Amino acid sequence: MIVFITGASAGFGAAMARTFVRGGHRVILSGRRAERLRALADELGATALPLAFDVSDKAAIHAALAALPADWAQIDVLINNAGLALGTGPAQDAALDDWETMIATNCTGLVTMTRALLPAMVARGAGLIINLGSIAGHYPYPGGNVYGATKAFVEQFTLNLRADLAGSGVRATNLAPGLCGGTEFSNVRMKGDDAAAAKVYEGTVPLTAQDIADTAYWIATLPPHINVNHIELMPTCQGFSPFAIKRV
Ligand code: NDP
Ligand code: 8X3
Repeated sequence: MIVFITGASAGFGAAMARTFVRGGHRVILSGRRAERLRALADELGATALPLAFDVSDKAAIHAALAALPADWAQIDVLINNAGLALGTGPAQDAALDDWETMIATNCTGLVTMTRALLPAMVARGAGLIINLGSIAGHYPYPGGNVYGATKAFVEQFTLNLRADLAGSGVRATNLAPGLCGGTEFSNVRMKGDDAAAAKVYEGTVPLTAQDIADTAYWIATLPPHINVNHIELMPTCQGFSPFAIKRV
């Protein structure tokens, strides 16, 4: 299989790339940090192709896809993994720029990639799109505001893809993890405050990037008649809070 992974320069995406290559598959590694992608491609050898671009830049996506060598152009699996959260504060204090960046990356980037690669999958009658959602798209929490909303979009977009793709042979999955450590997610969310990022995982046994990569690999290697619509994972240490009631 040829697996196109967005956000392969770190975290889940890098772990997925290593996992799919170990399984004998070829991977296209995308992200903005070209040097990271080159280093990973050097590690993985001829079965990996680095392709640096920003998913929030529609022209850059189309230019990168048009430049794919012919023997890399038939994508079997698209993993829309590139994404980020910015900020943890309440909506009334959030920076509008942060909200726009999350929407441009987590929603617009994801649908642009999907729209670009989907027609060829449908024409071939085979293919799989795995979208990275989150528990933040299923349950509200303070400070989750636009990040959670982008992941709710991912959930519904994926299910609506399923509605349109019924009978086409093309599959779609929303892979929605909870607390997951060992990636740059919280460092990005805390805008470089690495101490605050580390605190998120203090005293926990979180999911790992490898757990998510193994799940993506499992989904992608199921027999073609099985579609995982959505799958939500949490570490055992994570649970639910009761509804908040502010009393006077
Ligand atoms: P990381 O921050 O470790 O990795 C994010 C990846 O996305 C990087 O490779 C980054 O590459 C890429 N990326 C970000 N913005 C862009 C952009 N504009 N264009 C192209 N690539 C971009 O995070 P994770 O691996 O933890 O997260 C991966 C996905 O999983 C995200 O969608 C996240 O929302 C989701 N998720 C994460 C959870 C967690 O707890 N870690 C839990 C649930 C979901 P570069 O900077 O080089 O562009
Ligand atoms: C990341 C998980 O709980 O930090 O999507 O929003 S959470």
